[in-house]
Amino acid sequence: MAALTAAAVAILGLPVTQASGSAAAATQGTAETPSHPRVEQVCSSPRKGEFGCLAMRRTDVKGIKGVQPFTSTPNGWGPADLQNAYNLPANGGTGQTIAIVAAYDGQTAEADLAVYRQQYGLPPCTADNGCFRKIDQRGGTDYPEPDAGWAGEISLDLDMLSAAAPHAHILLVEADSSRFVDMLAAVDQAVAQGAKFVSNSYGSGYDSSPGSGEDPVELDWDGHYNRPGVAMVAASGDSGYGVTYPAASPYVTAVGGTALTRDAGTSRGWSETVWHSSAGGTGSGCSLYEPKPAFQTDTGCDKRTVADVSAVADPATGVSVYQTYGGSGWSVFGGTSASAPIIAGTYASAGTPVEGSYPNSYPYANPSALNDVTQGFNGSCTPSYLCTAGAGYDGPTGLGTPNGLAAFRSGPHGEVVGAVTDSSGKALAGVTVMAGDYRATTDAQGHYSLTVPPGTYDMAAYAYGYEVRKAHGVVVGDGGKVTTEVPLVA
Ligand SMILES: [Ca+2]
Repeated sequence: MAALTAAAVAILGLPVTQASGSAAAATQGTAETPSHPRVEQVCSSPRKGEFGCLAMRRTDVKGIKGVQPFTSTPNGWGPADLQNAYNLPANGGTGQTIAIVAAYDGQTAEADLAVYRQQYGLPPCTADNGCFRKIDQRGGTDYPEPDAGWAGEISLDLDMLSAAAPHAHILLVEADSSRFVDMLAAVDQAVAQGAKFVSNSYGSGYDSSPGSGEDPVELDWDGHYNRPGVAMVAASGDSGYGVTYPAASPYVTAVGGTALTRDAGTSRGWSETVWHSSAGGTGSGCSLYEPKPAFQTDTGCDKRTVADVSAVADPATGVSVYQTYGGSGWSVFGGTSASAPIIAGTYASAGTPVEGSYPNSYPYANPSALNDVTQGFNGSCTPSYLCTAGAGYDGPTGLGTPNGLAAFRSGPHGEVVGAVTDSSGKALAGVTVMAGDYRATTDAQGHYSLTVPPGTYDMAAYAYGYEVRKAHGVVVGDGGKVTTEVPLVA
């Protein structure tokens, strides 16, 4: 039954604005294509000191409630469409938990998610079955006030994570408000809860003037997003060319937006261009303050360049979302709030990030595993690649959109594990163990675990009151696990 549903969606789940006159649109018999889709911002524009959500909703698509029969599949791309476009597995995310950071309470979030997942034949994700959890920014259940706008953001996030990683668990962290201080506390809480994937579909207000969305104090906020071993994902903005925060942080995967259409003339079956329309456009550009991460090698910006990767965000080729509080049921959404959770889900389907690594560096190590977007622009700028797509890296779409999971995994690696004991065999906690430049600390049982690229390492263990212990030429292969026990002598 699920397979049948998925197949049906693949055929029928066509956004209502699929380019008119294309062969694909003509044969797929969905709703009429308006030449100028009407779009609204889902949240109010952020005031000073606040983040705004980056969701947009079509107002020319009539809302309808409840699970729809086969013959009236909701408009907008559904899970099977997105999995097909981005070559994602239909069963991704098993064993992973993805956190969403949003403001205010999504009162009907769980119930709305249930409708979305039932509609598309995805496994149920409920509080009862342990898949879905909603917490406040302190980790408790003292939820904030509801907000009609952010409720739409939350539904968009939940639905896109479900599409990109159908088997992942979801942790919704609700900040008391969209003020910076509350949102940063919610980010901290998401990480404290153990999430290895955090989706941040919000940003500061900005325009195309350099620094408009930034503040030098953001360098202090970066610590909240600087989480080695966690895929921290942020939307690049909906106001066209220009830089928003936290996408500007060098510690996040900044996700740009595209227009995604079926294209029978390509081997992929889809084509993508930069999202830029009268409704808005994806953000991109050169940060005024943030240092350039080592893995970024574009030459027209000495500081951090936005974006890193991208996915669909154009409301005109938007995604299907179900929202009842503040919404009228099925709707078509866009904004980089759609693309960011698609990428967060893609990371989750790709597997647990390597401990100590920065997952935003992974795509740069394997750019050929992405769909390079080469057409479109989101403004005017110098040098032009910061706002204009072309072959290879460009600002609006970064390295490209997912083509399978390979670009969202770390490169080859192996493990070195073992235990540190004293001469009587007693476990030693808090001992620093190094393999080359990689470092770990032993736990209460004296165990350590290091994940390193394949190679030959000199190892050393340091503990106060003991002699330094060294081992030379420890060979670690790709996928290998080397056990090295370390007895220390006082
Ligand atoms: Ca490109």
